[in-house]
Amino acid sequence: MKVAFITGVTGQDGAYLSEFLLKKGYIVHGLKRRSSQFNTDRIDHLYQDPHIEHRNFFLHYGDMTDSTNLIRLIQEIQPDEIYNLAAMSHVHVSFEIPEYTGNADGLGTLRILDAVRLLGLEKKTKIYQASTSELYGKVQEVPQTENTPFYPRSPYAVAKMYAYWITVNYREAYGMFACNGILFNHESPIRGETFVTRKITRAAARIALGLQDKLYLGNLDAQRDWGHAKDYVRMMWMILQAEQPEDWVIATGKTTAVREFVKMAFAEVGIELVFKGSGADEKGHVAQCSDPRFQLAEGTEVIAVDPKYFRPTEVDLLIGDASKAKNKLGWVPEYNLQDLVTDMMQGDLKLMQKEVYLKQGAFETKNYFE
Ligand code: NDP
Ligand code: GDR
Repeated sequence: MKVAFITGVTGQDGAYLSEFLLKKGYIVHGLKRRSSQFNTDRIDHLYQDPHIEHRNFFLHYGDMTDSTNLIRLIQEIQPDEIYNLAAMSHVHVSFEIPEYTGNADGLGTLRILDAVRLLGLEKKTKIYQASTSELYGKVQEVPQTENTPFYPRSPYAVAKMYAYWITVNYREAYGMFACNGILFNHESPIRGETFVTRKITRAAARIALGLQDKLYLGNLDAQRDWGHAKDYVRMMWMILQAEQPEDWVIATGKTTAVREFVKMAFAEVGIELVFKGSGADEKGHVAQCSDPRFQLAEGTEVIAVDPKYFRPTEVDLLIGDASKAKNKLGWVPEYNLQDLVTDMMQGDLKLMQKEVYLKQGAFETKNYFE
């Protein structure tokens, strides 16, 4: 049985990857942070009672900023594969906490690589590093490939650039099987609520169900290459099964503006939106609502722009070329953008139905305006 160690196991990708590897017969160890409340929502269905025999899913406390903890865990676990997914992953927030982001996302990657080296596991343990299309930043070339130059545009992207190169360096210096997956945006019904897609699908469901009036967004012109996280975690595993350690772009090859994503999400609840104005003055109104379950009056303003969501430096356009992964590893994504939007909207409609019941019972419901 192969043994995997996943940092960032409580995140979107960590949860899907754990599920995927367990189905493949792996023993999975995950790193989770101590928190004052339970923080394992996304992996609760995989949790095993620590008192039963023959477990194959284990959680360990730790942090990417704590070298001794990482060294000890890797020594105990002796993993065949490490998937380094842990990161402060929010681009906008990285402008608020740049030093911490550099420590966790940049130096954190070094800590993992160096732990493997210090423990003499260079020839045993393969390492996947969660690199990102944010490395491309200011557009140098479209579509972006493994050979496109980097121009990071946020403290997050700069930290990830260090992580990218230290992974390449340890591969070249110590012969380690260490690879970067340069993944473009990937989303799902369990995407963090403050990333734009999930913020939109949550709000579309809440607005349709009468739980919220309006959704405030930032730059509606930004274009992203959005795929489904389930397709992308499969590729993380494929990267570590390749013959040679290399770096790989994973993307759909199609790009869509945030504004279009908004329209697609609202269309799932029968709401056709029209946008008027531009920049900070742009607004989205209901043109018509065809779904009798969610009647919203024509003309209602449901989208507004709040400049507080604009970033000091923005990444305007991302579109990836995953030809190498498709040709050499045979990766074929199963979801297109429409499938993704439908999956996310169904998830959020179901989730928000719970809030409707709470509200009917006069219980407080949560507002999500971030
Ligand atoms: P999430 O934000 O959903 O998950 C991040 C995970 O990292 C969480 O488990 C979080 O723990 C953990 N984490 C954060 N800081 C630390 C720390 N200091 N020590 C230990 N754990 C920490 O991200 P995703 O699942 O979406 O992404 C996974 C990785 O892939 C990230 O590195 C991200 O930067 C990268 N990436 C993501 C893309 C995407 O579109 N999703 C695209 C390209 C790259 P907690 O739950 O406690 O917060
Ligand atoms: P991104 O994802 O920055 O690409 O990073 P995010 O969903 O946060 O933003 C995408 C684009 O949407 C614009 N936008 C808004 N974004 C947020 N979060 N909230 C808003 O209200 C809003 N309005 C408009 C943004 O300006 C941006 O252009 C994600 C993360 O998962 C990273 O960890 C990962 O590396 C990259 O994807 C690839």
